[in-house]
Amino acid sequence: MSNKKPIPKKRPSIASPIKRANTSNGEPRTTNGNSRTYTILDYRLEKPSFTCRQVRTGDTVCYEVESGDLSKPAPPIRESQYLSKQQVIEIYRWMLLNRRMETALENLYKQGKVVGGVYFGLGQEGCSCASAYALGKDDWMGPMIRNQGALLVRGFAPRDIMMQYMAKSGSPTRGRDTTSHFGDLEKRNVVAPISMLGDLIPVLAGVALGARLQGKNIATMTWIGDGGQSTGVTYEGLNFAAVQNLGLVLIVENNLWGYSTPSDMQFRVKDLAERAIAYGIPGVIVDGTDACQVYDACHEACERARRGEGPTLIEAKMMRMKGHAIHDAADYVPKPLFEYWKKRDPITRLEDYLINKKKWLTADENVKLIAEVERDLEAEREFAVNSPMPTPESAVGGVYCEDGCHAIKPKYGTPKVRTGKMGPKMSEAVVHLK
Ligand SMILES: Cc1ncc(C[n+]2csc(CCOP(=O)(O)OP(=O)(O)O)c2C)c(N)n1
Ligand SMILES: [Mg+2]
Repeated sequence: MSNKKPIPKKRPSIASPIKRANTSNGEPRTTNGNSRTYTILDYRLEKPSFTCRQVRTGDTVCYEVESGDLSKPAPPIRESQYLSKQQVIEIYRWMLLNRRMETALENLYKQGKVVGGVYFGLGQEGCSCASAYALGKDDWMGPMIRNQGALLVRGFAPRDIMMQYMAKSGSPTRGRDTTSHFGDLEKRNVVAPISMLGDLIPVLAGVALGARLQGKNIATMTWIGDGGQSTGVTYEGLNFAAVQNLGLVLIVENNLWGYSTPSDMQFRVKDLAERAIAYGIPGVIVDGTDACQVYDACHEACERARRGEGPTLIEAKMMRMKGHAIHDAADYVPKPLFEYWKKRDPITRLEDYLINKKKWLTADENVKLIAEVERDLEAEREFAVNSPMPTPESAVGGVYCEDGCHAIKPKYGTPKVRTGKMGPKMSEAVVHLK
């Protein structure tokens, strides 16, 4: 009898039994008495392998691509196991809107209409939009500055985001803060971005814990960069989610740069998804420029979360195609890297997939769809530009809580907490409600 394992028909997923028998819950598969092996799922169809090295000439420091073939053509889009034709087109539309809105913001900044800076997610639209698309109505997210696409998918209008950048009175914070520092705890289940890198992780773990105490397992999603993941709070938050089995989906957006630090100088592991092993949770790698891969991994992670099986770490590999913010020309980035990733543009590739590979859109339908997005966006931009600034007097209102103005009600049910002799015990409540 052959002891060869049958080849699975379906590729393994975080959720599938094939994977579970392997390492889906972060447990090792022992190969012999002295060593253990762990598996990190990798959905990519291409594994770029180049490194950057720091070069010093006198007092000047710059970076060079050290090794690796940068001339390869872009890989195809990976077929989604879950998305329908309509859903892929919908994600494509969100990505187009995301990019057009950021172009509009850049122009508004150059016209002197933006208060503060502008942060771009150019090249990361597939990751932002497809990840948020995997969230359900009861799920939550806490975006970072480059996740404007996620805000659009979650129901904010481009005008909200543009008014926020211009500090208009009709903006979500009524002109009190700028950039993307806003959320919506009531309707859209969005925690506002926190600038201190990593701090959203324990907060989103806490949101999942809060829901569980109300009797419901939900998925809570947040994002962290290749730079931000080095912070202590990233470890604390994710470890807490792991030991409490909370439905946190952490997307590590490895865009190769943390400000002007290349990821080769930020961490030593080959892939940041490997960090999952140390937390005892599943780790997955996706090509962050392939919306279908991003969606599939996020969908599986959200499903795990909703089943109460705990957190997942997803590393999305891509490239920050602009500087850190609008003031940064990114001169320190070797030019060949931009050329390499330009060929992997998430929108161009998805467009090609829809029109030429799947034939789900004709060239004419695509032109119509793009024109529609541009028309909608222009109307939103007009509205935002023409809306008023806050009145000076309004600055004194809404600073302190007025009686009952922020009543926080349980969303999913009455919290079920078992009380012992010493009062409510959190660990007991969590264990008993799983
Ligand atoms: C704890 C903390 N340290 C430093 C900063 C300043 N800072 C803001 S963004 C940034 C770079 C972040 O890089 P990365 O996490 O890779 O995200 P990316 O900008 O590439 O999306 C830094 C250093 C901060 N906001 N919080
Ligand atoms: Mg980065």
